[in-house]
Amino acid sequence: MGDLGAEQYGQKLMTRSTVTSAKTRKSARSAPAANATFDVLVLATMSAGKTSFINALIGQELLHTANEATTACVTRVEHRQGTRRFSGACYCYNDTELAYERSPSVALLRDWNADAEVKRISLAGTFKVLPRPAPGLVLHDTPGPNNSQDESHARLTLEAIRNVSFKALCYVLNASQLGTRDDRLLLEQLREELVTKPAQPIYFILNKVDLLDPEKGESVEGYVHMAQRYLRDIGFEQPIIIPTMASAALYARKALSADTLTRAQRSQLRQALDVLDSNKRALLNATVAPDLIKRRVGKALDSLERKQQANQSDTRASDKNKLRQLVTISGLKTIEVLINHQRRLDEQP
Ligand SMILES: Nc1nc2c(ncn2[C@@H]2O[C@H](COP(=O)(O)OP(=O)(O)OP(=O)(O)O)[C@@H](O)[C@H]2O)c(=O)[nH]1
Ligand SMILES: [Mg+2]
Repeated sequence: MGDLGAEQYGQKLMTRSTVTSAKTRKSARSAPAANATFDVLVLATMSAGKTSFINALIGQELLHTANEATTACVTRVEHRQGTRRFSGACYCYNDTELAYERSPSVALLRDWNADAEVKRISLAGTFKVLPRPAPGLVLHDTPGPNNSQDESHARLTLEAIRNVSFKALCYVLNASQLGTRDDRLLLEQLREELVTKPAQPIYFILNKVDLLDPEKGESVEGYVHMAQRYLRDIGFEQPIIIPTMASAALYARKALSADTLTRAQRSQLRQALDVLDSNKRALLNATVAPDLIKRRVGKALDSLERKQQANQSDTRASDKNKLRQLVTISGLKTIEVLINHQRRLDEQP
């Protein structure tokens, strides 16, 4: 991975932002009034699955993901009801608009992200998930700050923590690399930054649990306990931890909307569906979240199972039902329930 030295990395994160706050940005097409949106900031070290997780919440492969340092600028994606395509703009370092597109292709978004002049991207469109989220849900993707090839990543992520008025934070832990030095440094930095911010919920997404091998003793439950101890040790008391398979959820959602999957994606989806058959409630049972939330997700799964029983003879309906069950147990549904719950709490006078 080519990690930075701990000291150097720490210094990078400590560098104070020189960028104007989100509220005072110049661009005409920036966010609507803060009270109209519910902003969720997504953070993690490189390749933990931030962008895959965001794509799964959006329901399509809008943002580029890869097994290498990928996201290079902060990307804001807002759910707006009733638009057929995502529209958006990219902005340079003095925050003026570089380009605007009514319907940017995935390839163009990839180019914007790779362009060294681009500091941030802002997109809006209808999330392709059912039921649709309430309008105004905004997801913020960030670069993995531990990229030794590009020093701007750590700065941009720190600026996002400081400047985005988020109402909830999703921190993605990589279950296949739990507790790396870089991850600990980012979490410690986050804990310090949060001291001066209003208290907002943090959801720890323990991602890539599909890579664990239970036959080698790598149970989801065991990893959730490890994550719990790790987070408490850093100072996050009573963490909410959601074991997640973000990419499987994304591929299931793609299949549900008849989007084309690559061969590798189809294969990963098949494997995830096998897991679904063998131990359907393992992820949900291992989830550390308020009972109310777990009960809601459990009920959604019960309801799908009942429909499955009733529609056994209809193969197409049964296949779709399985994909929905996969999304429900993948952790994605749990996050959506958590976010909706928090939004309702925030709306109360
Ligand atoms: N097996 C498995 N792979 C995943 C999962 N989520 C993401 N991945 C893969 O992990 C790799 C990195 O995913 P990204 O979503 O690009 O990760 P990221 O955190 O956005 O990475 P950066 O933007 O580079 O910091 C990709 O190859 C994804 O397909 C998961 O739940 N399971
Ligand atoms: Mg990314």
